[in-house]
Amino acid sequence: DGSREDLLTKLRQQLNDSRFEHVKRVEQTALQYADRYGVDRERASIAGLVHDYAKQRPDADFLKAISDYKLDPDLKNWGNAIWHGVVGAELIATELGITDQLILDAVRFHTTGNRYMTPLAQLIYMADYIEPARDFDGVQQARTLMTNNLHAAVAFQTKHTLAYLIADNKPVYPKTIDTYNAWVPGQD
Ligand code: DGI
Ligand code: FE
Ligand code: FE
Ligand code: FE
Repeated sequence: DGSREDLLTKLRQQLNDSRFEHVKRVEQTALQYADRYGVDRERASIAGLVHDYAKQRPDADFLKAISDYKLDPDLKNWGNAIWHGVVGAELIATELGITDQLILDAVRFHTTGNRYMTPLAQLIYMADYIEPARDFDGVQQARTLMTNNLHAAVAFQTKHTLAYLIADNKPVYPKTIDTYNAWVPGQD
């Protein structure tokens, strides 16, 4: 409809071709599973489209936003991988006029996950991971889990992303570890 077309126009101005195609695939993947997990289709569409809205912004924009929106100053020690979701949500609210906190939280948590994620946030976290162009060891297993167990799929991504970061000597954002502790270990 008209609002989706307006959003696509704004996204096209912010994103290169391959990322613009990626966000449309994330939207379609989210819609594919929305009914299965009781997620509102309109929210799934919007959140899928905007989740990487800020990914191509210069570092200076994020550093300014961390100050302007009084976000945790420790964020300044991180980089685009963390900022485009956590800080990007603030830019989306201001620049796209999106006020729905469910959508903004889904964007906020799409990279690191979070201890508390709504079904919408879980869906976007997973759709970004398994969209059809993703090709990595384990993606097929993640897609299979996604057909009938959203919690298991979130746990799978969380575990594998943390393992990948550690194997590559990458810094782990504390929220990523908190997500792991909330979603992965068993009860015993
Ligand atoms: O923006 P996309 O590429 O579509 O996907 P994304 O926002 O899920 O970003 C994925 C990247 O973010 C992936 O390369 C792993 C990285 N990442 C996730 N958690 C952390 C992280 N990078 C660091 N350094 N620390 C984290 O805790
Ligand atoms: Fe992203
Ligand atoms: Fe992701
Ligand atoms: Fe993405």
